[in-house]
Amino acid sequence: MRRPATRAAPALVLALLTWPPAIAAQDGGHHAHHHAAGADGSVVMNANPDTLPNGCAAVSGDEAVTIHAGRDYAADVPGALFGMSRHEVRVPPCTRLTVTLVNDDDIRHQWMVHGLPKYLYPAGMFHIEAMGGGRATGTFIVPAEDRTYLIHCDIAQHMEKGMRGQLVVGAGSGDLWAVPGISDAFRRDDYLPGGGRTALLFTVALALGFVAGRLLYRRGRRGRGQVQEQQ
Ligand SMILES: [Cu+2]
Repeated sequence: MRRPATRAAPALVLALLTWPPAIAAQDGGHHAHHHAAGADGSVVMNANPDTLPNGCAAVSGDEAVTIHAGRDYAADVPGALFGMSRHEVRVPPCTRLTVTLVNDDDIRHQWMVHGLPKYLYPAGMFHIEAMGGGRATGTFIVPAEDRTYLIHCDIAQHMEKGMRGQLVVGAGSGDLWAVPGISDAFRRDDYLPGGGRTALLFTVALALGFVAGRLLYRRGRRGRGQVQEQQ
């Protein structure tokens, strides 16, 4: 005998269980190795000063920004340990953007953009890394579409501790969460992978899944009982 309600329960539980890690994995990604290393150990990966992205008839303009990174820029942000002098960069589509990352700390920092077109930027990434006390400059051409890209420092816990920003091309595609000075923190207290609020969401999802599964199972049993009575 088919009991659709009972069969649906495990699928529902599975969907609820896989949901919180899916949120946690939002910023995951792999990094390619097209890079140029400077004498002091600084690195620029996927620099692109001349190849036009699809939809760009020409470079629309040249812009240069200097971004300082370090503890000094976290002072005004609750819970942050690191920061950037600018957490948002806005440029028109097809801009050739030159970024100079100045590292005011004594440890490494990065300025990394994610989600760029992979036909042009391996792993969808453009990345500058400056050693402590150092600086590095890199150039790339932003795509033609209105879109908001994640900027972060990929060194362990630096993004969670405040090194998170956004590159808004054209009108953008909406603010990202937890950009200091721009948008609200979504999981500020997430100190460990799978810890903090993610663990709480996971526990709640597990409990809801268990309750839903039991309810559906009991409904299934009751339904089967009624069918048997009718036969
Ligand atoms: Cu950093």
